[in-house]
Amino acid sequence: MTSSSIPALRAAAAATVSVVAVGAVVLTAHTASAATTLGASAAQSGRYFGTAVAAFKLSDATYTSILDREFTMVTPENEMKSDATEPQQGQFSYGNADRIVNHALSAGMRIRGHNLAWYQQEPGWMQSMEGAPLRSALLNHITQVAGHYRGKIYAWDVVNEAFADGGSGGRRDSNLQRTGNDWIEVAFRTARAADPGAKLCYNDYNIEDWSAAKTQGVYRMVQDFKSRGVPIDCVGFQAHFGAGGPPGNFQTTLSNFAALGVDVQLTELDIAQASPSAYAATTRACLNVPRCTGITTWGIRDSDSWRSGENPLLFDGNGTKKAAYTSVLDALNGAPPVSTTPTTPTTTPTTTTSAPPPGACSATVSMNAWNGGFVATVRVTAGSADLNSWTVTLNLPPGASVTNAWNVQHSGDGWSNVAYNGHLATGQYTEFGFQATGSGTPTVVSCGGS
Ligand code: 9MR
Repeated sequence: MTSSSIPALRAAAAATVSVVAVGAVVLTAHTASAATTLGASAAQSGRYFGTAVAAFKLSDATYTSILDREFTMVTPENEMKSDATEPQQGQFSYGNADRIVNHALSAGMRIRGHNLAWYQQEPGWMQSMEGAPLRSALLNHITQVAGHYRGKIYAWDVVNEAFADGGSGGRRDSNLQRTGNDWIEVAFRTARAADPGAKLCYNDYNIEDWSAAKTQGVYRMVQDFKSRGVPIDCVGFQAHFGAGGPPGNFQTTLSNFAALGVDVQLTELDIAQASPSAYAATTRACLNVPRCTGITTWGIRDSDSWRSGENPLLFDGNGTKKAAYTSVLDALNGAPPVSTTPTTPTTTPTTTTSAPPPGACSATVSMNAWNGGFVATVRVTAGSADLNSWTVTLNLPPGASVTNAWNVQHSGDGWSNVAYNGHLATGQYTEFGFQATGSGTPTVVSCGGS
């Protein structure tokens, strides 16, 4: 992938000048480092900015132009839920989900799969099942759907909304829960086997307040899973907020979960009336937590929202940026320039290192490999001088073929910065990644910069 195929970058480059009525070309007020789209500004600190997408809206030109310009992660709003993907038992239907996946991948965006197991939007046949037959049907569903999208999904919401509201801190009753309390961990293990390259997340609402019983219940589950080696990589905080925005301790919640060894993300953000200060506070809570890897709003325009009467999103019904948009963009541009977040390997990582020439850079490769493919994450660290650009030369394993790459442009063996991640102060790092078919580990030949 080249930088020109990344929409957020094209837009960022195009937006650095504007033509006024008299024909003069003037520079905007943005500084060289202030990106002008949500995706590009989030990428400056190694994060993504995403949105929920509905397949039937992809024919709406206003919708897709905002989508392609602003966002770097896509969550299908309804199209990957079990009633959509397995409407009859054993008969899978991927048309609408595929439309979203194909649009996102061809525009250089990544995908959050939503979801593999949820007590709501079960197809009719699943709603009427219980016990062992339901357990087996659920696991087959996970294997089939995660297998269909294997290699294309950044993160799966493996299990959605399994905890009870109110003060119990326990599980929500459902036919899935009644198959046995271990259903969640079995779902995660099954998803890992079906798509070893995807991060596996638990996703829920009303778990943003650290003092809430529901938050504590989910925290204890994640703590237990990590202590027993259940494969969980991330927790999604839906962040459907009222007009006041996030609870004051939201950042504490994010930090405490991250300290368990998982990434955290804001997965369905919307705020009643979209107060700019509430949006800014929410954004900063994520930016202040190194393992908060991205933010997704639950729709693009107010008219796209499931709570459209509350005008909770960043664009109005005409697709015009609201004040909340600017507050989020400014908060993202105020983040430290480079993330200090280590990525979470989903399998045992292997690492190769090159010695940095003085003043240039070093590069390390972390691998998440499965039978027949891998995702490589390459960390580029500036040496003894600040860099404005860098190029890493990699040797790919024989027969390996790159299918997708992000935060980088590449040609042959050379992998170079894109517009937003070339500048690295001494000792700072940035990361890019790519997915490939084949096996083996890429090796770093050199890292050069200027
Ligand atoms: O936005 C979704 C809406 O179009 C659906 O009708 C609804 C069905 O339950 O689901 C909405 O999305 C939900 C998401 O999947 C899970 N968290 C809560 C979201 C808002 O209800």
